[in-house]
Amino acid sequence: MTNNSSFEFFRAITRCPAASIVDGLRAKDTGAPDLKQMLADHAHYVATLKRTGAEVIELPPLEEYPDGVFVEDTALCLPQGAVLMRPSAASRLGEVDEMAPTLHQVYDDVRRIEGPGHIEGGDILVTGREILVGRSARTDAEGVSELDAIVSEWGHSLREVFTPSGVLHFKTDCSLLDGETILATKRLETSGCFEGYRVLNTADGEEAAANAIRFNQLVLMPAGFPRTADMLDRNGFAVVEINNTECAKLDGGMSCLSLRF
Ligand code: CIR
Repeated sequence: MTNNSSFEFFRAITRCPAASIVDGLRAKDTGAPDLKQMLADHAHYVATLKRTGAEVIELPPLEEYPDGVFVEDTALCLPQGAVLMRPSAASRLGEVDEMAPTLHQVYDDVRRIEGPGHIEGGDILVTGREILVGRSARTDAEGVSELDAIVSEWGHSLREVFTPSGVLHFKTDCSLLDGETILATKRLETSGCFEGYRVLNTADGEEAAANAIRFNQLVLMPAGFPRTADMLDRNGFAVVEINNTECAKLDGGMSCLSLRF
């Protein structure tokens, strides 16, 4: 039994990139992101979400939080309520309080991960049947178990899985395409965490295409991965390619840029 609330959405929340984006966190320095290009890419991303008929709540830039554009890490939005996360990255912890008032405006039930554990939204994949949470350098066992207690109360089943080492977040390597179809890198699929799902693999050498989002009738994916884009097209998905060169310098991608509900 699956439901479609994992890819059919009425709303999204985004945040405009700030000039301080040049100081954003990155695993490997490949140069500073170009703000002008990132603003153009972000505008294309927001316009694409809106094209599906959804309302997009666009929040203003936060100069004091260089990674603030990556709103996904601050919360988990479910039909029953929202859960404010507790990022591991010290420079990102304050982003949660910046998101809280907006979530209180749109949800009656807003919970919060109080700690001592940590969990970031990029490690959470909500499918049509369960919530998969990847332990990673950013998400620990305590964080997962605190989230489990909240979502179980709302009737969800949560399964803990593991993000491959060296990969920032679980969803860096996978995305939901429909209630039971997942786009994943081969390295993540071979870990066995998607047993029972239909899995489509990114093309070899195109692993960075794995962070896509299914948003209503569209699949937003980073531009520059033609074999993966063709494969999705052949499988009947309506793909929109969005330039991601600047976010990629900060290990960010399609999912990181919005909260969807
Ligand atoms: C970070 O390291 O936290 C940011 N530079 C990138 C966050 C990407 N977020 C995501 O995958 N959900």
